[in-house]
Amino acid sequence: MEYNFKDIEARWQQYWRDGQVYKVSNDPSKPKCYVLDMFPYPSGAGLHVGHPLGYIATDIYSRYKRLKGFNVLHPMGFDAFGLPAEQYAIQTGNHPGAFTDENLLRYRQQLDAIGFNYDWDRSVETHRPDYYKWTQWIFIQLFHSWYDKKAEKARPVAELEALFALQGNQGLDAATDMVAVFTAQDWAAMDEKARQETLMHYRLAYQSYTDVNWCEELGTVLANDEVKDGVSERGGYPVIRRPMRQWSLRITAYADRLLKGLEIIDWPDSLKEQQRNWIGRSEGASIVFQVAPPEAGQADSAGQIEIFTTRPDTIFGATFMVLAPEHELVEHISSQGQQGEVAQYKEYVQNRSERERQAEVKKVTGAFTGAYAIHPFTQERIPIWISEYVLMGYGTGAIMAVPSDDERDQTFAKHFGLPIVPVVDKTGYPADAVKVGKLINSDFLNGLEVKEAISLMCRKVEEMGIGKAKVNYRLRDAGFSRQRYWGEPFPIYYKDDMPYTLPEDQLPVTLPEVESYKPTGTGESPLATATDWVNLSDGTKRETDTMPGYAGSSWYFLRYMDPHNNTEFAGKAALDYWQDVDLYVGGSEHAVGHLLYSRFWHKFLHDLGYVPSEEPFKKLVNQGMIQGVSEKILMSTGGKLNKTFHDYGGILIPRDNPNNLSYTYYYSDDFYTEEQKASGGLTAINVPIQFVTNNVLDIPKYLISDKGKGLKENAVFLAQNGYWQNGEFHHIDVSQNHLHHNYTTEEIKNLSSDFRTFSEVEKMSKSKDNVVNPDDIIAKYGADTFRLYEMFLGPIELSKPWITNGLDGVAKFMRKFWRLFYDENGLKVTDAEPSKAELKTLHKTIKKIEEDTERLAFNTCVSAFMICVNELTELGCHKKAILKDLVVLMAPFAPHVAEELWQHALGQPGTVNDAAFPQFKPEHLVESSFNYPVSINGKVRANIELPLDMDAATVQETVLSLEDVQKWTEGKAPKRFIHVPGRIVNVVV
Ligand code: ANZ
Repeated sequence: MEYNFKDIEARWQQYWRDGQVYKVSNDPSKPKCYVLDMFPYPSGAGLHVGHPLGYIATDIYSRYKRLKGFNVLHPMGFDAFGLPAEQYAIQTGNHPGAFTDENLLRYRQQLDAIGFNYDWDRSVETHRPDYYKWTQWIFIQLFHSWYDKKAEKARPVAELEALFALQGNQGLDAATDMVAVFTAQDWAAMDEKARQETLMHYRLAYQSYTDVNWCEELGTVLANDEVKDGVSERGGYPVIRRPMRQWSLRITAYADRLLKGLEIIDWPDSLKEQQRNWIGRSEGASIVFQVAPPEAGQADSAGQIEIFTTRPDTIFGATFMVLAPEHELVEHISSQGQQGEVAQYKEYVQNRSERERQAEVKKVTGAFTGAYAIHPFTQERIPIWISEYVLMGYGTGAIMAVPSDDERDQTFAKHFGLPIVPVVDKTGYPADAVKVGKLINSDFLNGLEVKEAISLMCRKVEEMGIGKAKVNYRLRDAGFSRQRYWGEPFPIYYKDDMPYTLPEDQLPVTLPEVESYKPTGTGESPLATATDWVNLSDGTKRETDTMPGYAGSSWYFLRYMDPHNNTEFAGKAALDYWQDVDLYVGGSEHAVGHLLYSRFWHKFLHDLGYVPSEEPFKKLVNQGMIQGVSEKILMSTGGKLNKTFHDYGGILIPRDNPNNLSYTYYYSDDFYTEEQKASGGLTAINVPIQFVTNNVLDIPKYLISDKGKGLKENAVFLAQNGYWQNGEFHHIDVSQNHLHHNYTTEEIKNLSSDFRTFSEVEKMSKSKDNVVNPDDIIAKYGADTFRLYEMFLGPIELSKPWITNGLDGVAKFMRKFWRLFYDENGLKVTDAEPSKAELKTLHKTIKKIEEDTERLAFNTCVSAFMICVNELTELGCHKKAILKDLVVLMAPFAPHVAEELWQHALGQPGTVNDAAFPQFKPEHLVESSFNYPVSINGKVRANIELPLDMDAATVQETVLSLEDVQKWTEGKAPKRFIHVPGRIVNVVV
């Protein structure tokens, strides 16, 4: 009987579905294990072979844990709101929901074909009202919460109002952007609107004016990744930064806890480091500088500038100040003579993104305001400049510039001819060490070490009342508004232009139907056009923005615990049982987005007493990427690109449509499949060529898709001006017209000229036309082989190229495994007692699979299976006692074939999923006896198998009593008897 994966896989998938084999209940009698994948966005392109890498890994792990007696939650769902569906809706006018649902279904079919153990009954789909109802509910809780820094937790805004009534905001240690201080009397005197405005500075979900990327031509706000070099990615229209009233989440309140939490979780160090850098905790000081009066000698100061510095010790080297161009003081302090220049400079900066402003290394830009500040220690007047390298959103948006010790300040000073005074002597210290050296030119700090000087200066400015030690974070509050259609509506209405939350019994606020999904042109979202929906009966108006992509994904892992609950986002019993995710696997691209937001939401819900754990994801693993192999051609067109396209040597390049090229290439003999060989002759195959770039006019790059066939090694490429064969390039003479000519191998060899092809390993993506579809692989090899092969490619953390040819080896292994059970005459399994050697092979494998699965080293598991099957084949083992355990070991990896063999070949009752993981017994690995060669006077004369733990005297007695030995000793005691346990026995007579 042959291994027929098609039949086997279809049959058992049906069996699992029918029997609800993967149904998970919250069963407190068993220990829990929660294994999670980052849920996919169901794009129109479907899955490629790169996507399931992590899913297969978690599937194996979760199946293994089930065999080990855990109650395992391994759910799957869809992150279904987002831009691509919205773009599709804009382009076609169709509802993004229907499109999303279609894609979702396709994903589900693709996932099911791989044989995952998901309980689809627990699926979470973020665009469904019964899910986003709770996303809205969490938003409402954020709106009604503030962060008490002293208690280090979120508290209800109602309590804050009580505090305000009692003491104003004095002495309050809250996360806030409010600087003004008010008293209880002030609070009492405020009207409703003023109070609401005040509270807004404390809420964890708040509104403020923040800069957005505004594109006038497109009439819409763009996300950061839709903007490149100051223009829109689509259309290339100018984009400016424009303040807009927007929702934000006060994630900065949690900065410290987000940092501390990293210490208790098992995540890759590199990922933790990224989060630490993103949070960017800096210790330093804030110091106030007075602005000098416009005319020297005039008494009044013209305001003050608060700066943040990590190096207060260097203050004597501060020879000028720099404000962010947007700093509110700039207007007030700029001198008449400089106002024009300042305005011009501000305009230049306005359409530069923060990233560009920081990245700029070569170009130094700035403008002098004409104003001066008074140095608080030397009383000297130092000039105040503005420059893009100082960012408004960091620290206080103002710096004291110390060109001797800060690189950017130094570049700036040199460019504009500003003075540089050295204040730290680093002689004798390593050149790359930071915060070291001895202070010079610094009055009372002279001679101190940098670290001492920093703390002395912090105390000094505090004494003087001009500053204090301060911790600053790079982390920013997270923008939470999008002016788009396909997202969660806010549960908010406006009264008197102030936002209020809708009562919870009005949730979910569902998306209204609209005429068009296009941007309105005013900056408002398409929801604003649904006037019946927007205007409420009492004259108030709804919020028309929608939530961003990360809203739904910030808490979905909690919903899986109790997905059908319609009175709570998840019930207490379920939350208490499942606690947190034991293993989370996903791509590293979410390092500081999703993984930071969800930690924040989780901590917030923990503060409110809903979730028991402080951190959501105990252990996290980033899977590497499976890359595609793209074949590319570089060719010279003699500067004629976009003017004339010719067809040389097999490339068809239409004159009018360079984006739709087609290319004919030829396989060499050794690349033929058996069928092709049987049909004979050369086969020409058309594959699409994609126009990649024409940045350099003369060298366009064309992409040839080879669908992972490993073309380069075996194929003959024929393209403009040359061809590539077996790794070598051959030129083609293009002086003749080769239009539409199919070459023979002989002809190809006689051609020559100057183009190059190369292959590149890069991200697998539809746009690169190097995508391999798992459906095709499964149709040809089966899901079990596909699963094993993906794991066999290498450690899951590593990126590696996909090579379809490699599947053959795994397919061969599967057939060999099958033949332990069946041959052409049918079942071969026997009830015979296993031999020592067979037990040794089995237990070696149990040990290896258990250890390697625990550390997620699935590639070495696959090779262990290969070794095991080879050894059992050599031993001719078909014994049930061995094979039964082997099938259970294989079940997480190749669940279909394991189920088939478990139930049919081995006749076990019920699913293999309910089996117990085999118990490793170390005694089977210990050799208990040894077959000694017995030498007499240096020559081997006999052999004897003896227990390894036999004592020396008995060994001697037994050996000497051997007939073969007696012959030589003639019954006399030997001269010498040498016994090396486990090695040799030597008798000298
Ligand atoms: C004087 C000084 C001397 C500084 C020196 C550094 C070195 P981190 O570590 O990233 O927190 N800075 C402060 N606010 C800024 C802003 N809004 N935009 C750009 N730069 C800003 O860096 C803090 C340092 O970055 C601060 O310390 C300040 O320069 C600068 F030898 O002050 B320093």
